[in-house]
Amino acid sequence: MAKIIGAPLADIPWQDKPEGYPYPVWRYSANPIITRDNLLFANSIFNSAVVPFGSGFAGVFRVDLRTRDQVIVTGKSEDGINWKLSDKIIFYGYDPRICEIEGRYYLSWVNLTPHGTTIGLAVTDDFETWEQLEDATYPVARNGVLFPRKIDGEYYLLVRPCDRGHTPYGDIYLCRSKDLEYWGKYRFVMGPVKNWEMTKVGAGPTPIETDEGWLMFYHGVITSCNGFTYSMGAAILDINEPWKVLHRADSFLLAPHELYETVGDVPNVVFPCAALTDAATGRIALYYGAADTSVALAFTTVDETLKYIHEHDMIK
Ligand code: BMA
Repeated sequence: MAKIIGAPLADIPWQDKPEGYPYPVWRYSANPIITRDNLLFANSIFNSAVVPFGSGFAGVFRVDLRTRDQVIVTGKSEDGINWKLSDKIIFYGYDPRICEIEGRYYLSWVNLTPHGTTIGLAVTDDFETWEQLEDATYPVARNGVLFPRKIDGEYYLLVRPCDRGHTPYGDIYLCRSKDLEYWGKYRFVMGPVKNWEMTKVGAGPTPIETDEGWLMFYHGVITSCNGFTYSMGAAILDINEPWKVLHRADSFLLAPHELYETVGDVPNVVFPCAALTDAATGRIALYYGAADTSVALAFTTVDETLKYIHEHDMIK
């Protein structure tokens, strides 16, 4: 049995796998959990991230306003499913991730600059007051995802250098920092290999520590004659040298299929940004943006996912 290394958290959202369902990740039956109706003046609410906070959960949400400005707001929930969003804009930009490191909550997001997007960083203790740190990268980069603990005394950040458009320039790198201010020692982690991810790949939720290495869920993009399709894959990274990919599934674990994933402002997108885990049972609840329109929830266990990665391992 594979194990999550972390805290037990009995109250994360959960539904058992439907009888006879053949795949390792299954959807919440009442998806989507957050729609544009959760906030006045929202055109859409999608790629968003959550963490355990207090006796419940807190989150950072990507909202595209009715002006189509891209902003980030916070939200709170007792059960991880029903969310109360704040209408206060904390930052401009998109695709937020949130990561607890040593008791503080770090936001990484796609920050907007006149020269292109960078990885913005900010920290909070209460989800009310935020201290913005230096941007972690130069423009242009997206999909900045922090590791939940220091490795050999340094903070680690996954990042996807890119250009200003939606062009096929999309490999995952990582860098590290002693102080969350100066980042360096860039290492290539992985690029597209299989057809379903051929255009680009980008890290998703905060990596999950397991007894086999870091479990990294990521998105992969294929370009068809009808545009992009975003799906979710998974890989295991070395625990001490996480730029080394030990195992990687050759096929996606979740791809657009339901109507709320295939129809929306940008059709055919599942874009994972967060995972809640329960180390006691190995349960994982995954939060993903659906069709750039709403937030949805899916479930797996560390055992199911690692078994799938090993059975479909492209790294022999
Ligand atoms: C990416 C980002 C995501 C979005 C995706 C599909 O480049 O902008 O926020 O979900 O495209 O539109």
